[in-house]
Amino acid sequence: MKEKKILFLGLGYIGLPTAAVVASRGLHVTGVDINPNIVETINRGEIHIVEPGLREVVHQAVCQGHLKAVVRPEPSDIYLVVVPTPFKGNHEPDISYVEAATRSVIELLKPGDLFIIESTSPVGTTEKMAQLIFAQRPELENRISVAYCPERVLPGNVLYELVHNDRVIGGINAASTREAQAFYGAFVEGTLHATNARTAEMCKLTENSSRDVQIAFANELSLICDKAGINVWELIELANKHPRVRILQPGSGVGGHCIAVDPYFLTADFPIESQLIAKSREINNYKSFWCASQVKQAIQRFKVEQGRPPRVALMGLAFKPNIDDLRESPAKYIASKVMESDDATYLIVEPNVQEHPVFKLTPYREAYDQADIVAFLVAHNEFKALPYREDAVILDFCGIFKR
Ligand code: SAJ
Repeated sequence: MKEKKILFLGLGYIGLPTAAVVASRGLHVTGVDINPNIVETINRGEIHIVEPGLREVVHQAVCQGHLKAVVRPEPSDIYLVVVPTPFKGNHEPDISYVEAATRSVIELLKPGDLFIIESTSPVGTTEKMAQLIFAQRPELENRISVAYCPERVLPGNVLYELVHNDRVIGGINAASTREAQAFYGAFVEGTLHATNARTAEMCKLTENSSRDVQIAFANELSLICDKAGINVWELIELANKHPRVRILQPGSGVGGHCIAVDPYFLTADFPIESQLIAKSREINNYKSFWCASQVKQAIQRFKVEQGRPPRVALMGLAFKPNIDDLRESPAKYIASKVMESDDATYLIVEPNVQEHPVFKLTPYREAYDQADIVAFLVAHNEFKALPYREDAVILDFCGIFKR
């Protein structure tokens, strides 16, 4: 493995940390990104994303000459596709980046090479990409390995999970699976589970859909409890005392670029069969809409009762607690929705971000102390240390006070 040249196609939230970890094992790694600014940043030993510990690993790998970034693919022995797979307007998966990345290396492939897709992909994508390769390079059929191995790391804990999580590895044939296992064995300490490409693709979609469905259950409970006058946090804590019940936490909706996206890869391809998965997506999206309308109603009530517009603190913009990532964030959606009305003064808070091009940010303590209405949108640790304010309207959507 030490002599092999490894090429990562995509240097984003997964591609860069994986490339850096592989390079830190002394392997020769090159990363490709179409954005020249990203390439330049990495080659300086710096990073363009926030992830604990990543800067140090990248810096060391670049300084030791094991990791470099380029804008165009170069001939290698192992190719990894780690690009985004978003969805289109109608929630259909968009695999155009995977396809473009695949096409970009077809000319470079040679017998004995290993081609791996890590990007979350609809079932059948790996076989489709293999067909694309063999249509253009028929002489490579059965002479290169093609496999799918989904990433499973949790943002915020990526460097640990990259090494310690188990991996599911599915080749288009048994030899491909074995080759891919040998590659991951060079840096993964978790177990490497062998399967076929379709099952590995489905496994990734299953993991994230499962979490989405479970969160939808918690969110549905929160709506029922709101009507029934029951504290949902206490309820879940008590129900979870049962040895076989493990309910997740309700919140302001489900965000990020994985759990709120991947289930659509199943509902698009299996619309009749995926009733529960589709409904869970609806419930989790509705929860954000519901939170926004709760804040709007509180504003109207305050105006009627106090005869003046309230100051409203919107606490948190990130897509989940204790990170600075605002992509696909329900909290950001709720803040934008609420702020459509000029019936209030808004104090926007996000302790993990210095400044934002759209939202003017206020320090969290200042906003909390000054507000008439406080809506907790993300359960950041800082918020949990705040004293409860009896003199304000508190809309605790994510269990800050659990009361
Ligand atoms: N959330 C809740 N209640 C909960 C747990 C989460 O409302 O009890 C919300 C979060 O606030 C957030 C969203 O769900 O808005 C997703 O957060 P998350 O922490 O569940 O997951 P992600 O998106 O950060 O990472 C997931 C992980 N998948 C699973 O746990 C099955 C991670 O392991 C995957 O690698 C990642 O998706 C991915 O890249 O697919």
